[in-house]
Amino acid sequence: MGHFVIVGILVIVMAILTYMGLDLAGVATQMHPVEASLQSLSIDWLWHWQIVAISFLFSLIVVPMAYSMIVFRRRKGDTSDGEHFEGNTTLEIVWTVIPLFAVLVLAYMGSYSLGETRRVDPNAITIKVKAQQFSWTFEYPEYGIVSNELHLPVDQQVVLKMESSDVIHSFWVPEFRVKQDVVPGRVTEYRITPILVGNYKVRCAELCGASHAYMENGVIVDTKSDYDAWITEQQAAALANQTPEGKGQALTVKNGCIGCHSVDGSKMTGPTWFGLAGSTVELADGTTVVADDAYLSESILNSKAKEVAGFSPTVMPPYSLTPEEIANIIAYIKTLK
Ligand code: HEC
Ligand SMILES: [Cu+2]
Repeated sequence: MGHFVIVGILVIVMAILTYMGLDLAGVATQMHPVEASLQSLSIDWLWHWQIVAISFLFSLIVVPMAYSMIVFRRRKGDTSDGEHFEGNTTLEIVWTVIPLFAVLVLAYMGSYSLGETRRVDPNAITIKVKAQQFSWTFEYPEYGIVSNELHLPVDQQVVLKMESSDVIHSFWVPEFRVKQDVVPGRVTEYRITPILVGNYKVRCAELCGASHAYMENGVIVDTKSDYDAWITEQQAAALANQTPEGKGQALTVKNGCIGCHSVDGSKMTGPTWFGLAGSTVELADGTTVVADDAYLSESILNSKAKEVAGFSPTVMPPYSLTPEEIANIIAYIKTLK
């Protein structure tokens, strides 16, 4: 009996030390980004108890093993065999009942956390999300707004209805904890209740192509009044955008062009549009061409027609755009100088 008492005490001491060590290393809590959503609370709660369970189970295995190796080691001159024994009903019952109970507790904790994460608020607002190589687009159907930044009002559940126009992407804001795949041909739902005003980022968490690492857009949790102000501002901008240039810019956001083309001269997967209109473009075959309307329109409809030096013609997907839409995009590209 004495051994059991000693081992029991050692297991508890070791479990506490292991937990303290993990906590010190930042694994228990500090490693996480801030908790910016209601859903993150129950997920972090589960995580915390998991660290506790890990600390205890680690000690439960390592301490008796080390204790036996040291205390019951073979003494000098002892050549006898180990004691032979067969069956122990009490032990069998104990090691069946305890794990059964543990698994039930774990199942309860898991379903509780899942239930909290998925809790539906009937007053949730709906925002449509479109994922495309390599950017996110957010549409507010109630207000007729399309934006490449996701603005959310604090303390209000939103449900994102997400679609992909090409491959599988994954919507992940670490501060919200919850992650959801976006699969072509399907609408996936993502519910979140932001609780902390701040600027975050949505990152694509599913390797989706060459510029996957750059597939990130701003996520801004606003106070209710800032959110309303943003909506009003966007609606006004949408009205002002009725010009061809404005419509063209909206089209480049909506079709995800700006996931590959920068408008400020920086290099991305595709050539920048800054100063493109009217410039002389070097082609892969060594010739040059002046970027007039005809060239731009041809490049948009079929980027493979003329290959720009230094870029791969295979990455730009084909688009079906009306002649008017093309003209609007070209009008917009012309403003970039
Ligand atoms: C997946 C990345 C990607 C997307 C999305 C994309 N492009 Fe491109 N685009 C490229 C690449 C790469 C090139 C250069 C290679 C080539 O000429 O085919 C290019 C070339 C172009 C050119 C010629 C540029 C030059 O410097 O001569 C134009 C204009 C253009 N794209 C417009 C668009 C428009 C408009 C959209 C959206 C409707 C779009 N692109 C979407 C990657 C992309
Ligand atoms: Cu992606």
